[in-house]
Amino acid sequence: MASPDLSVVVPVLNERENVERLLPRAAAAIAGLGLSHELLVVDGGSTDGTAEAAAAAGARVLRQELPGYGGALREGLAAATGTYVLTLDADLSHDPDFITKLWRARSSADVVIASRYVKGGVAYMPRHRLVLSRILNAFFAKGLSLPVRDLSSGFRLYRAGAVQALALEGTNFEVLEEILVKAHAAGWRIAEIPFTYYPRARGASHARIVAFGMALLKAFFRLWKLRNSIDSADYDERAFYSVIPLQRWWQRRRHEIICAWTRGAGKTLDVGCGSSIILQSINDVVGLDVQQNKLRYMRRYGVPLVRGSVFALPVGDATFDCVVCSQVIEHIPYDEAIFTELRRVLRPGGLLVLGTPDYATVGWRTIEPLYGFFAPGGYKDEHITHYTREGLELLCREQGFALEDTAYVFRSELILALRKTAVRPAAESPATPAEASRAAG
Ligand SMILES: Nc1nc2c(ncn2[C@@H]2O[C@H](COP(=O)(O)OP(=O)(O)OP(=O)(O)O)[C@@H](O)[C@H]2O)c(=O)[nH]1
Ligand SMILES: [Mg+2]
Repeated sequence: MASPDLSVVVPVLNERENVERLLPRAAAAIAGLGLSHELLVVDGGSTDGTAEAAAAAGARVLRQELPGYGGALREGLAAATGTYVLTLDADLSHDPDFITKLWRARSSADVVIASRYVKGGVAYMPRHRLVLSRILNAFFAKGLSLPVRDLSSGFRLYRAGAVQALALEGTNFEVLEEILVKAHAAGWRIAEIPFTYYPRARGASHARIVAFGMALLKAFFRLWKLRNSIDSADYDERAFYSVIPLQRWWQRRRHEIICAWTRGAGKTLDVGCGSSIILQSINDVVGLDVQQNKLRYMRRYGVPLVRGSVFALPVGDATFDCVVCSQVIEHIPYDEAIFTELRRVLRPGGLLVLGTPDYATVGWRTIEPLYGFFAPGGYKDEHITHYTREGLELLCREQGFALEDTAYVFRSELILALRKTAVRPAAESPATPAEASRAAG
């Protein structure tokens, strides 16, 4: 059977009356959009006939095995077979007619949130609940640097492939925040559209403020770690705006040098672009990286992107006037192929901008241990090949590049401007493995 356009996932616990009203209205709204759909109701062991009512309304009913709202939501998401997955509460706080608006917004992002807190959104809730919700949302958004206002809205439309690939753990309502942090870390786009929320009409609430607060706090620390680790797709971009002055200056100084050198250099390939602002600042550029989440994240800048490895660039010979390779070679084992590949894709006379820490400098040897200490999730442990200026310059000459300019970021990170010479110096190439590893330090 072909997969439906839309799967609707509804976690329920003793919501019989609500389910009887909700499901037909949801089905009608979706039919109005001309979509094929499935209704998935995840029941937490209701004792009021909710499951029977849901089945009678045409839903597939799953009996949840994992605990709590989080468990129910995760099981529902996993069981969904649609191209898109929509989640909503059963208690009619989430008006099913709004599905139309979420669906219309589907191409704006990979996760679309029905948001109470963006401009135009409204929340009719008891005052104490509203205050608490706003505080928690502001705290999470700020503390986890997520550009989202309503992180706790359970009314969302997901691209199925985006949400189903996330490894989720939350069992309470904190799973909602967890999904957003992990989706953002994986580079998926999140958008909010204004929505008007009403309190539940019937039935009893399942929100247990204290238990929920505790779960949320624990989740915050877990997610904070992920958010600040290099596994987050926007790590490099955030570093450019870091509140830590040294980190911010460092990023900006590197950016300034590389962008000045590449200005007007022609068609450029940024090898290992990551989520660095450098990619967005170069005007005629193609970004290349091995990490899918970083490329996904960078889609927002409208730059052509390609996934690939520097060991075998998926690019024709002599295709680019300029190649940037910054913060890459220290992360990978030394291999002559790196340099032959960078040279191959450059036209004769083309410019290579190559940046890496200089391990012979006092600056870097002091800063790296400090960086490792203050940023335990950062890049320190990933620096596996240690170059020095002398070694790298020799290596580049051997590989057929002529040195044109040298710059340092804080006297520690070396950036070289190199020209591809017409012929590789035959006598010295290829470098023997022993010479190469000596040069690579
Ligand atoms: N399967 C399952 N569903 C749950 C569980 N807890 C809550 N739900 C459902 O999840 C949705 C949201 O729960 P609500 O009780 O409305 O939570 P809330 O919106 O924060 O609070 P109120 O609207 O004030 O009750 C509803 O459809 C509930 O029936 C659970 O443990 N298992
Ligand atoms: Mg509710």
